[in-house]
Amino acid sequence: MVRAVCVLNGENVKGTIFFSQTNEGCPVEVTGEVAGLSKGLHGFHIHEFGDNTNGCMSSGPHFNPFGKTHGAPIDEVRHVGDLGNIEADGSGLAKVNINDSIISLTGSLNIIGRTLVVHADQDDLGKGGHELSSTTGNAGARVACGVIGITK
Ligand SMILES: [Cu+2]
Ligand SMILES: [Zn+2]
Repeated sequence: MVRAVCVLNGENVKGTIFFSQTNEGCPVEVTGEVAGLSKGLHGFHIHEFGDNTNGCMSSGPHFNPFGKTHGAPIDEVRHVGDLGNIEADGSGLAKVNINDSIISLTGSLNIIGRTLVVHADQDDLGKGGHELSSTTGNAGARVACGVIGITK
């Protein structure tokens, strides 16, 4: 079992997200909570770099080693880092429980050392018809982020 953790830090948005994977090739379980969000859907992605020197902006674009266009987690054409949306309730809390078969905690698609980002707006999953739909899902500002690290 490989485990990783990410502490999300933003001005108003905070959270802790845990990742676990039994073996390479197995799905990665992503669980945890994010607080301080506006009610509704918020884009949730792995960005390429584990660099927060200029805040969440230095984490670069979505992790996309295959050079594909942005999509939904269930799409064949997606960025490796596309985890879709998380949904906050009326108190601003999002409970995260995602199983993803593309990201990994080992091998070439390893996300450890990269940045998890939560966005201000909904990820349109590439289908919103906006010029940013095919790259970012037009998910708006980066309201919290954190580097994914190894844990026990
Ligand atoms: Cu993002
Ligand atoms: Zn993407």
